[in-house]
Amino acid sequence: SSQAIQRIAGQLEKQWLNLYRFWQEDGFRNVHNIMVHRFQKFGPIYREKLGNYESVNSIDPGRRCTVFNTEGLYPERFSVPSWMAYRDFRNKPYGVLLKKGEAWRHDRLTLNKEVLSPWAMDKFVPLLNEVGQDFVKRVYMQIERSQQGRWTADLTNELFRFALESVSNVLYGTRLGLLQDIIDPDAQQFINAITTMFHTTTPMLYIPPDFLRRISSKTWQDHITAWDIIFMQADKCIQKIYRDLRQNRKSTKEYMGVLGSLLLQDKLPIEDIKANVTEMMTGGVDTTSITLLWAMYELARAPSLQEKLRTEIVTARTAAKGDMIKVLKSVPLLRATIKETIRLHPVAVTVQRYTTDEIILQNYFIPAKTLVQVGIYAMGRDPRFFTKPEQFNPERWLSTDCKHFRGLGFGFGPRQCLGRRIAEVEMHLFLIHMLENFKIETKRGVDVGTTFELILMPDKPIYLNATAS
Ligand code: HEM
Ligand code: 2DC
Repeated sequence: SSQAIQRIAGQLEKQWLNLYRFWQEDGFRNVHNIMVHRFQKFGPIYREKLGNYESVNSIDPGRRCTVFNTEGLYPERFSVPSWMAYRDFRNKPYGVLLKKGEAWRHDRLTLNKEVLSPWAMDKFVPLLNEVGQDFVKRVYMQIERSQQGRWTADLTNELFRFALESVSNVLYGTRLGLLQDIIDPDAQQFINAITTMFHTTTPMLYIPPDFLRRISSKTWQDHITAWDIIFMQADKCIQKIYRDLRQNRKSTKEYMGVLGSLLLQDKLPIEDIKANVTEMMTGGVDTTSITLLWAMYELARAPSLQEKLRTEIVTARTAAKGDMIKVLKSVPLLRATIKETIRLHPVAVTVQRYTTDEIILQNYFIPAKTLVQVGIYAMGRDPRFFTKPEQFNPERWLSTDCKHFRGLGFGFGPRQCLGRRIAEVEMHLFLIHMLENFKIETKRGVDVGTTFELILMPDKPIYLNATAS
């Protein structure tokens, strides 16, 4: 047994030494590139233990032998430890993001009808369309103010505001007014809290949050404060709708947004509705905004593609006589542009699942209950899967060599992104309005890299230029 002790001590030493080396190579903010290197060095599958984080990593686009094909009724992904720790610490209920088993499935099926079904999509097209139009108005105003016929800016915070305005309009059926010059300071505080929450999550992927809490580390404290702000602001929005509904201040005939609809149906307890609406409001800010920022960055470097898209949009709009639901169905190149953006710039560095049974992956035996991560960032940049992966070429998604390939940017199957349809409609409408009105340019020769802030982000500010087209 002294041998056994030695072996365990050896393993422990290795997992923490690994973490130390990782930290030295600035790994915390570079997870995506380190993964690319590991796949180059070890091939398409390797095992790793970093601090408390143990996983099998693979690039695995095949349709047959994937970790996803053995998904049961309750697929489970890696549960971000600090997100669970916060809720346990403050005694708050989980939403679908962190629930498991039947509890997850029950919430998820109810929510799917409200946010993922075709019925729901038709409901929120007009809500997202008006926010897109208002963003265009804001850009025109900024151009006018500049007195140079163009607006040059880092649009990050503008897009955060746009995204929060969009998701709030879908959830609450009311506008927060974030596309005006002066905005509610609480809303800006909410936006900043999400950034802090993501930033402080990263180290706690590897180091147990409970340990950081006991040593009162700043990371833990900033994390708690950030979530407190997030929950408080979301609660304010939810309470307002709840009160309006109870006092019958709104006619229950018209569509009132996701929250109103959930409250009226009475299928989920109020506490679960709150948990889920808070998750959606939080999940709907940095994801779509950063993706749109990347999309405009790529489009700025591809003027002829912009021209093509403009033609596609104008043709679609004329044929649909302005019916936006129809327009969205007839802009394949625009949809491919978002797919291509997410290939090169995914929000999630991996999509993960716990195996339920033992499986064989790329000739390796994987036991049950193993965390398997599919490296979607690495896959998107691998020439074995995409010809000339460094080229931004949306047309690849319309040609036959991509037809067999599925995009994994929103995850997979019944546990995929709950906000996928909201995100897609929001981003498609945004680009339709922007491209119809403006030419987007950027300084030539500025290459922007990627940094890991739990979600992947640009590693430097991106300055874009908008002029009336
Ligand atoms: C889950 C990506 C926008 C809310 C996920 C997952 C990914 C993802 C990869 C994990 C899926 C899986 O494990 O298979 C994205 C991307 C977005 C986006 C790329 C936009 C570009 C949104 C928005 C919302 C949202 C707008 C809120 C309305 C959620 C929630 C989950 C989730 C609640 C957990 C679902 C569950 O576990 O059942 N997202 N997301 N996301 N996302 Fe998104
Ligand atoms: C981060 O190693 C890296 O959509 C980890 O809207 C594995 C991992 C697990 C879950 C992923 C996370 C990564 C990135 C951010 C994701 C999250 C699932 C949902 C979340 C992809 C890849 C996100 C951004 C949600 C967040 C909603 C929440 C904050 C209320």
